[in-house]
Amino acid sequence: MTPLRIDRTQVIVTSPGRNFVTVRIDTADGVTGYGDGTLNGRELSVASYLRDHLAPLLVGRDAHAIEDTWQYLYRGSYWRRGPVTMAAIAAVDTALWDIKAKVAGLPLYQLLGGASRERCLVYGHASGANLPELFDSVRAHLAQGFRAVRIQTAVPGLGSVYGVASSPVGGAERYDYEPARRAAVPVTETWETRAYLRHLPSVFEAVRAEFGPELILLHDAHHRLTPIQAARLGKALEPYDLFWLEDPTPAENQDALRLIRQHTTTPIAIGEVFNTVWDYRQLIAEQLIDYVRSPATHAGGITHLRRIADYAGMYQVKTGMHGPTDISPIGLAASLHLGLALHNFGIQEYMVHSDETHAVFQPGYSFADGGLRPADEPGLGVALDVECAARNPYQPAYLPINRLTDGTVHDW
Ligand code: EZ4
Ligand code: CO
Repeated sequence: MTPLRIDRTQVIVTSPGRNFVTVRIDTADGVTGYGDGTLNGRELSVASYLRDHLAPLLVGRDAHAIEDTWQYLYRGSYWRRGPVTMAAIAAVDTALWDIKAKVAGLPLYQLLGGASRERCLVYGHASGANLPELFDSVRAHLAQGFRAVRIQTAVPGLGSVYGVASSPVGGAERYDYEPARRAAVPVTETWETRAYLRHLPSVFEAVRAEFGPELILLHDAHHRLTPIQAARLGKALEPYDLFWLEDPTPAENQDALRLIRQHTTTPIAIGEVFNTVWDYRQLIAEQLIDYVRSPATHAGGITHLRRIADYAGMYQVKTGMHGPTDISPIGLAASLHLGLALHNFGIQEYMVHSDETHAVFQPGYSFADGGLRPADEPGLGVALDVECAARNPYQPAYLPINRLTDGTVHDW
């Protein structure tokens, strides 16, 4: 077969509401592919990795040789793994899959084995400063057709807390919480774990009492707990039948998950900050978790995420791909094509992107019956308005820093 020569690789950094890093690959005969490599708060590192180190290697290579290119970039760098490297490889890998599917004239999921279901079940982000606001947020999601919601609330005595929208439904701010703030330095938030642990079970009790047993509920502890605190929280939440408790502890220490597992049957999801299958090895083989959180964007693209998912599937662990608004619609589309095809798809996170973001990235995926279906056109099915992207240049923005009430830096 004649090779499909890569002619040009461009890196597009744009900030329509928030920063995104996109790679565009063009073949000599005019096929264009897009990939997402956005790494929230470290976007320019990925852009440099792509522009300075990967783009020159790609010119002249065969765009069809996806596996070979993946291995060439991963093994060829000598310095393996890490969020910047794996996001850059992800962007290239996704763009090559987009090209291959366009050449084949098929939506990408067809090349990954075809659809295993009609659509991918998604969960939205419900939040509130108090119970009435939280209930309004849940109702707004139900009215839109969501069947699953993540529940995050303010904690009495603490100020702004991860995952809670800055204004209620109908307020001036977008309801879903977008943590990146445009400034040269991060903002600081204050945290107290004991107050959170005292408060959260009462929130879930109230939500279950209000909305009944059917609604799928999730929660993100965002790496803030010690193993024994996480074990206690998992146990306290058991009566409310959570779909999962996410990121209970910082996952560098994989043994922590064994301790949690010994104490609670609340399902555990982990891995949005992981970037390779190696980060999951012990957690999956010892069956310490129930869902893997990696999206295509941060885990080496479709090629490597498929490897993670297949390994997880051997142990009845399902996918729960990260889908915040700091992954671009291109990245979300990549996750959706793979999710639709995978046997062990679990659920997909879905924070709807802002109108500003959609002015640059125009995705063809569609939401119905509480789920997303990727576009049925050839490729990934996301268009990019280059001129609109250029009108929205990069702006420094960082995730917040967390400090305990005595000033000690804590996990955010
Ligand atoms: O804080 O994507 O489950 N979702 C999350 C996200 C992350 C952001 C970090 O960039 O934890 O909201
Ligand atoms: Co999370």
